[in-house]
Amino acid sequence: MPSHEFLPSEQPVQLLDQDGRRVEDAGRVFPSDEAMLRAHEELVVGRRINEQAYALVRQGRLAVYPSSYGQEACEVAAAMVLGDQDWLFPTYRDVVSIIGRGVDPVETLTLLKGDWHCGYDPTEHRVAPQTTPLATQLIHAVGVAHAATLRGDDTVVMAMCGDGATSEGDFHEALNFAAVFKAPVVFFVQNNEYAISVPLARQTVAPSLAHKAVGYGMPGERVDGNDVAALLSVLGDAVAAARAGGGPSLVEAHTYRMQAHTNADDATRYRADDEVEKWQDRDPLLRSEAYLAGCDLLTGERTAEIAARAESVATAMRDGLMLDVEPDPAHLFDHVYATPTPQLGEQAAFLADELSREGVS
Ligand SMILES: Cc1ncc(C[n+]2csc(CCOP(=O)(O)OP(=O)(O)O)c2C)c(N)n1
Repeated sequence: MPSHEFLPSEQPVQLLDQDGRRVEDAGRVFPSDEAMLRAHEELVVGRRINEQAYALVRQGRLAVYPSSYGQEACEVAAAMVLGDQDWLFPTYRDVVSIIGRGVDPVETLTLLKGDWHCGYDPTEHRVAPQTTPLATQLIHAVGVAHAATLRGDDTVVMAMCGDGATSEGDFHEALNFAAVFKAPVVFFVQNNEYAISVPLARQTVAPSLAHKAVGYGMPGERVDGNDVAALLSVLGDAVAAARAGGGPSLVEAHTYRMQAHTNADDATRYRADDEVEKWQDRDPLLRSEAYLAGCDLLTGERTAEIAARAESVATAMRDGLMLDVEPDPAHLFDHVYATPTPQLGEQAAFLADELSREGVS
């Protein structure tokens, strides 16, 4: 394949404009009405999850929440394009994607409450634990994808990361290995313009993050990250190509983090209000709603059903996360290795001794 065929499109792929009107793109298939309705429902639920989690942080019920408010189209589409046999490797910001894969919201947020390891069983819904070290999950994702190839499974892996993570060594190692071994991975970069306070311009001078794929010998594509139709189409194609043996690809979504990096961050110190306001007009939720309303696909009844489901998810989050937890320090040592090492046993005994001497049983 000549290398120019790996190059991303000049402009990010868009199938819905800012006002929810269809944009024709000869090379892309527009999602079905059913998929658009489902995506809209997931967007509404995702927004509600972000709002509720933020409120729980303010009530001291979650230690921290890296919100994906404004990025919900990326979150929803990443989960929707995967099949049951596939794996999702999320970052700390991808709570809505994880819940989209079927993981219980309370279990998903258990880690951010400060309790019990990753909070869920990764094998149940094929969702890896959320990682805080940037880009480390990309290497794990490639390992799982390569293992699937060796076993002859048709598993595809969605490996998520942010724009800042593309500067990490692990990002480059993961892409190179995946390309050389034709691993069935979709590297999905949510470019939300900032790595905490560092703007994209200080992260790279490449024409786009998707261009980075070309250097490794895999296709790169850019997509409007607030257009759920375009995301479903582009990510869907990338997953299909990987499943068909085409190897890895990189998709860069252009989106924006509307809220602070986490509750511990003051975003007003490094970005201007008018920049944030500009992105409000590109809200993914308003866009899908305008599209569906414009083609009479969204009935009042369906809107009410969606709102009720979003509310019941929020209620379950409040009920489950309001409970006080008392983590057992001994659980720190569980699940570190499948077979615990003698050193780990010594450390566990050391901790147990310390705790008993301090009167903590
Ligand atoms: C290996 C590593 N280096 C530094 C950090 C500190 N850190 C936490 S979040 C963050 C910014 C990440 O930005 P990005 O990858 O764009 O993701 P976003 O938070 O915007 O979703 C940094 C530098 C870290 N967690 N891990």
